[in-house]
Amino acid sequence: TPEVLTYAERAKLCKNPVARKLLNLIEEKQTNLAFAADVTDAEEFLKLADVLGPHICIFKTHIDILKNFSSDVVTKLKALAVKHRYLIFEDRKFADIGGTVKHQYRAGVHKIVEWADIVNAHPVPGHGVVEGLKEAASGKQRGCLLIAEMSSKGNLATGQYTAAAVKMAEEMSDFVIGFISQSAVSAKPYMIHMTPGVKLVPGSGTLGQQYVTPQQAIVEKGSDIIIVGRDIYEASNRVGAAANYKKVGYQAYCARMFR
Ligand code: 5FU
Repeated sequence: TPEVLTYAERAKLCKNPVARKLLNLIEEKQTNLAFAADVTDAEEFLKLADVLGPHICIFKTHIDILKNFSSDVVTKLKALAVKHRYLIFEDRKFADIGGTVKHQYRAGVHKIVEWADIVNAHPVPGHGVVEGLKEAASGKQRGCLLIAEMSSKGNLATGQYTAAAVKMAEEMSDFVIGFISQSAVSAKPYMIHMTPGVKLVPGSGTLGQQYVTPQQAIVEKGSDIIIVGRDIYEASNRVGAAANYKKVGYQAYCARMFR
């Protein structure tokens, strides 16, 4: 089970090169922190990508919220990802038929497939959503996460839906590298679980967001990566806040591994 293998040991079991790279860099940099860069100004976005770089394994984007997007922004972001060794995850949540998501992934203004190592999809359309994305990613090293559970109050991704998401992911594990989830929904050691809705102080946020602590996500629920936005970019000392989440998140992983 994932509980008894280290990130690096699990890397060896991954078919997908992005999953391998991610698990190895988590162990090397000793960080299981993904930063949710939910700012709307491109300069601030790139500044965060640089100063937080040493503390994160993933820089998670919502590229469509940038008010001043240009292809230059993603060129610079890619260079920063190489400089600091983290992966870029565009939290696009594709949710249409395969033929449509294929275009949404590679075309339009953002050309996501050109720069994002990881994207995600809602499993609601069925296998086709993953097949469409996989076709668009052909020839590139790319990975996809399925949204098996959500953090928000009253969400519908529960029970049978979650179970079906896990089955779909396991059947397509050459391209699907894991999940957005609140717990370790798959026992397969090559599947990576990323949990949003994380804060040092748990409870309810605005507009239905719900928070758990890094310890709850990693130790109690068996997730692998914590995704933190507001609690870092709204902090007076953003680098200090990220460094702290890095430390707390990795300590939680060590506590789970060696308890
Ligand atoms: F799939 C999900 C989910 O279930 N909950 C989320 O919060 C994604 N998210 C994203 O994680 C959301 O779009 C934000 O980008 C981020 C959480 O940000 P926060 O500021 O830490 O609440």
